[in-house]
Amino acid sequence: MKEKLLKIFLEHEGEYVSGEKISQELGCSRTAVWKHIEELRKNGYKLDSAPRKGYRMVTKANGIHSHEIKQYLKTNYLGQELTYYDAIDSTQYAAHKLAQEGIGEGHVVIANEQTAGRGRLGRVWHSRSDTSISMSLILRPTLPPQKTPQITLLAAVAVVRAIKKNTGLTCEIKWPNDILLNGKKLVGILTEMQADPDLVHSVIVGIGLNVNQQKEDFGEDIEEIATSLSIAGGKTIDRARLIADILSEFEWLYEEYLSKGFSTIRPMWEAYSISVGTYIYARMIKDVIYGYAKGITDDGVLLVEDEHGKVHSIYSADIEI
Ligand code: BT5
Repeated sequence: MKEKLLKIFLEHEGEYVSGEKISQELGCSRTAVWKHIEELRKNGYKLDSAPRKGYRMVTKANGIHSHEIKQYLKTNYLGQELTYYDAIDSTQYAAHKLAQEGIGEGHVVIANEQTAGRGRLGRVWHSRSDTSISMSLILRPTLPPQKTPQITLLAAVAVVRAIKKNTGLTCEIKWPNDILLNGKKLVGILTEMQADPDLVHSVIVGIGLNVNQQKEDFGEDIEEIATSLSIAGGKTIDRARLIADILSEFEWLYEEYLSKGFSTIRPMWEAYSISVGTYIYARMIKDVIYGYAKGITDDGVLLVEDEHGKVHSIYSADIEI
């Protein structure tokens, strides 16, 4: 019901909609309409009411509940089933659990706040309430495990395209899992899987995105390296709309990938990448390699040529440019 009501206001942005019209469209009484309006107000929406005119939405709540995302969602399956948390330790843990229990492909876990968000190698991911996006997508591709890094690259392309569509801002991808804006980290992607040695059961794609934070909202440890869409664009972004756009972009790219392979994703990834065609440091757990990043393989492996002409295949590292 909430989802339908929000859709009505979305279709009549800035205009009054009469109680009569709303009750007809929702198929409920005028008293029920009033109750739903009161509920939206409690959820942070500002709604005007005027005699003989009806109701008008003044400000959206910028929430990311299922009904708020679904008013924009145009996917066939990705995100059509959503589990939402006001606060959770990590959406990755919840998604792993659901995947183990056998939940279907396309289910998305989303949280308004994570209290123990995770990066790679046990690092921390900060996800502040009300201003960021933290979500984990559950996929069930028929793939050998070594191909899953390609899904990280696909996810980065989907997020960059959705941000461009939504805000006009052009981001850059830093192999393997960072999206930068004006040289600072905007998005982190964490791809994990449940697999046998030769077959993937599920892939969990975790996406953390800084949306409406201001500089002072980032803790001391990341305020110099992190940025948000709002800092870069000077506007407050509707998180629900952005989530829906990311899921749409992801779904069509994923379909292309499953039917045609990585070769369709690769040129898009390369177009946004700042980590190929340049000299880089690749910092691994035990080793650092400096050299020319020649490109990525079809498996998503980074090829770096050192000063002796030896080409190294890098599977996971932190890149410095
Ligand atoms: C990542 O790891 O960048 C992957 C982050 C994935 C987060 C998502 S949110 C939804 C899902 N649930 C989770 O629990 N995780 C996923 P890594 O490349 O290891 O980078 C981690 C580093 O990024 C940290 O050590 C900080 O330096 C920095 N960092 C932490 N929080 C940040 C933020 N909000 N913005 C920018 N940088 C951040």
